[in-house]
Amino acid sequence: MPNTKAKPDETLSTVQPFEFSKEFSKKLKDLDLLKTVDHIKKHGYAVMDAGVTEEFNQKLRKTCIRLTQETEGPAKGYAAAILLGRDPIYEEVVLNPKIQAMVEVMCGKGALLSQLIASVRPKGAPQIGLHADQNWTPAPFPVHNQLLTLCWACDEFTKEGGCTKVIPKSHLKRRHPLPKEITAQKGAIPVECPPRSLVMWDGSIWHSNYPRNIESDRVVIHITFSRLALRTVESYDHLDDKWLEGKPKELATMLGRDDFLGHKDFTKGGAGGEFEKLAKTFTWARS
Ligand SMILES: O=C(O)CCC(=O)C(=O)O
Ligand SMILES: [Fe+2]
Repeated sequence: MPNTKAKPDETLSTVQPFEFSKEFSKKLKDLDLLKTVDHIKKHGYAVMDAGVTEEFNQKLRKTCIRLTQETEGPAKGYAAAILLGRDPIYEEVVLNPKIQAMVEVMCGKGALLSQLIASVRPKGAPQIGLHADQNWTPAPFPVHNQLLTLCWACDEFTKEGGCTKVIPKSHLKRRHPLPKEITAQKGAIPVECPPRSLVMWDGSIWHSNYPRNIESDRVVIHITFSRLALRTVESYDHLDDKWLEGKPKELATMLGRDDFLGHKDFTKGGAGGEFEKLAKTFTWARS
């Protein structure tokens, strides 16, 4: 039974984006994140210093490179996936207090680690195409942001070096870019910053990167968190392929076995290894 004596504002538990409690505002101030929060709110992206030593950054960079060598196939040496648990250093990455705070700002409390991958981009690496990371959310995007991606730049980010490219304020359109907008990339700018920086953006902003035109590798850790919403109430992980054998394919689909989300295999260096599944996921998600 609802508590009819409660004042209306006490029964409404939903807050607007960027509406914080006093305690959380203080935390953001203490972490010197108020300008970062303001920037991501207005422009859809922001940059902050990770607050780590050069030594830590170098150790992280080396660990990423080592793990990309464990990847099999064409991504070997270029990508490593499902990093948490593969080396203790990644616990320090995801527990970084500034990262944790920005995750709460953008995805609320209880947000989930959605993806933790490393990429190594050598000279000649081409740009990836313009996109919004909320690729499996249909437009118009909800008022509340769904995903936060942070790129930990182990190396300096310059346009020449193939840094991330963003279209500031494109998050306000709250939709995916159209093919002609993907080609035009109107208003795109490079996000340049020193090593040990975190470049981050919301799930709606249109972004890509520049081709790398300089010697040496660009090593980045891509950290994505998502809101806890839409996770299933029950887990059917125990119903394995053997249980599904010979049963209608709709059963596999409703258990999420036909889309790329929730993959467990890090041998290919990411979910991108299965392009058919990826394309199907994006198409189904927007239906
Ligand atoms: O590699 C980059 O600079 C951007 C990659 C990207 O689109 C992402 O991590 O979501
Ligand atoms: Fe992206």
